[in-house]
Amino acid sequence: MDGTVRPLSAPGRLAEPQEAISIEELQLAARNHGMPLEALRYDLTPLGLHYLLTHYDMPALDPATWRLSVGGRVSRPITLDLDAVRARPGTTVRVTMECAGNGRAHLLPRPVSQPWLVEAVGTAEWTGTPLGPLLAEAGIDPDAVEVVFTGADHGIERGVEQDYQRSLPLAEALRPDVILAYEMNGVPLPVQHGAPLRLVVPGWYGMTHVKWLREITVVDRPFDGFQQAVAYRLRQSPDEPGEPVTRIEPRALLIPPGHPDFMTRARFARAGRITVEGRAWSGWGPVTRVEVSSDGGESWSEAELGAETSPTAWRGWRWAWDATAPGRYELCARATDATGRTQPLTQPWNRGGFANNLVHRVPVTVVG
Ligand SMILES: Nc1nc2c(c(=O)[nH]1)N[C@H]1C(S)=C(S)[C@@H](COP(=O)(O)O)O[C@H]1N2
Ligand SMILES: [Mo]
Repeated sequence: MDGTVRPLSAPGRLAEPQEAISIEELQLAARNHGMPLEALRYDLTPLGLHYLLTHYDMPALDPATWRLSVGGRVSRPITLDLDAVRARPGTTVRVTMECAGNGRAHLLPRPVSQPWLVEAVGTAEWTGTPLGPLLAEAGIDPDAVEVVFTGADHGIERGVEQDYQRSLPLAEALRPDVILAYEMNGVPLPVQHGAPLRLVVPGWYGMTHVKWLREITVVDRPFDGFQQAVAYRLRQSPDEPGEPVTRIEPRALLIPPGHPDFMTRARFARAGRITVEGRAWSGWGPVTRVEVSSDGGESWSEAELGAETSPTAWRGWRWAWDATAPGRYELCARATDATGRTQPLTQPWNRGGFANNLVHRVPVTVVG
């Protein structure tokens, strides 16, 4: 960070208008699975159904020899083993996490990367220790501006070799609900979710929640590592610096009703009253409204909101659909949050395909 020049990297590629998903994109998709939409029925996503995204290889860390170091612009650097982390005050937060690239594969032109449809989301209860008191113990220097989190995983991205690293502004890092988590849904953190310890930053897109955490570094200038300054920026063209991707835009997803065709996943439902249900979330504030359409967004009805179980987790919603006439329909759901942010009907586009919260559409054939 001291005087280093940001590494040069090749820009991400955009697919040609008719270009199909490639074997390389399939290779990423096979490693990084989404949450099946029928799992929206659970308030807490069962382990194994939570989405997964890992840029490089999952490191195999031995909890017995693993250490976390806290250093940089602090007066008393600290090194902790896992028992020492677990011995600190504990807390549990319920958090809906979503990958910033969710929705990317629907975009035109398609940014070539992990080809998410809409299911890169999940809700978990993370147990760990708050980060703020640990930083306070280390003694934050007055000139500190950000905190850098380094994972134990290593790889190459667009020509740049790196450890997976992300930073947070100091004020965000000191929020009481930002934790170092060693448990997920009450069991020790699974390897794919960052064992033995990961960062959890409620409300922020997934890339912030650094897995396999090994180092926390307080810095006196904005971090310019690849995942901060190059990737995860909202840009229209590759040569602009772009805005950083931060909090999760509002989104509602619905549980596709009826039953699917195996190959196409086209939906078929019997005519009658159908309860359409789903979940909605936003990283900017509570979801205050969900609207549903059965005619592809021509007309909208209010869904009934379920109870809020946590300010940082999704909220259930339901709508009674009188699907008495056989025919073809298109269900849509749209969330609005307390800040007035909502979901667009035409695609918001940027080169990385980040923070895309285009309205979810599910075609359904109602049969007699
Ligand atoms: N060390 C490390 N942390 C990481 C990543 C990674 O590749 N390496 N991927 C990030 C991204 S892009 C997302 S969306 C989330 C996914 O978390 P999950 O796999 O537990 O759902 O982890 C984030 N933390
Ligand atoms: Mo992500």
